[in-house]
Amino acid sequence: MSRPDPVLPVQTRQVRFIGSFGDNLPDATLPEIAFAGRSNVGKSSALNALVGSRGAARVSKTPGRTQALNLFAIDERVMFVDLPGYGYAKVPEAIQEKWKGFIEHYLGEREALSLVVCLVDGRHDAQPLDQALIAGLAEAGLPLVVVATKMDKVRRSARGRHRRQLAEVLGVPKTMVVPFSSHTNQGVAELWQIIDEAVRAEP
Ligand SMILES: Nc1nc2c(ncn2[C@@H]2O[C@H](COP(=O)(O)OP(=O)(O)OP(=O)(O)O)[C@@H](O)[C@H]2O)c(=O)[nH]1
Ligand SMILES: [Mg+2]
Repeated sequence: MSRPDPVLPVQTRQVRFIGSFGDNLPDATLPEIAFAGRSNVGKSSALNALVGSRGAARVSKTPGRTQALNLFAIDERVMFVDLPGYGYAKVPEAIQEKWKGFIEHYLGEREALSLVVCLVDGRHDAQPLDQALIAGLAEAGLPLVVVATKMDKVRRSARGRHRRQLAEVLGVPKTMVVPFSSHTNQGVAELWQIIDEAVRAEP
């Protein structure tokens, strides 16, 4: 095994937890960035890496931990929305259906939505549920970026290939896939640039 990647420094951001919601979301006060992806892919961890604080969003070894939409105001400038993960087999189907309803309703209706950050596991091929989400967002014309998580677990020499393959299977340009690790902060700066652009583009 080669030397581990260095941990990159990140700017600490102010985080204000707004609350957990189902279908009773408060009116939007800031442009919103949603984090979507399979259960356990690393959504909450990515959110923590972006704000430079481990404890902002709850991380768990148990998939299916984030059970509602969690809203966090970042620097009172942008709202991060941590969506419940999809596709975890051990979550009863009725609950999965309920989450799916929350997620679809949110993605379909929320006017303040400025960008959907779609997280996929950078170690593996994209899954049918990932493909479905990304195809659906593209079809709806929603701005999206794909974040390939857990890249610290991929050999350095294989990272380029993983990124290319993910882009191919998901049908997006390679530049739309950001290699990311919440352990080393790889991709944090690049993702912030994309978020800032999306917020600026907000009418
Ligand atoms: N090696 C590595 N592990 C990670 C990374 N990001 C997350 N993990 C681990 O993956 C597991 C799940 O992380 P979470 O951030 O809770 O995942 P989530 O997508 O929010 O999960 P749900 O809320 O259940 O949908 C935890 O054990 C994390 O420590 C990463 O970049 N690298
Ligand atoms: Mg989570």
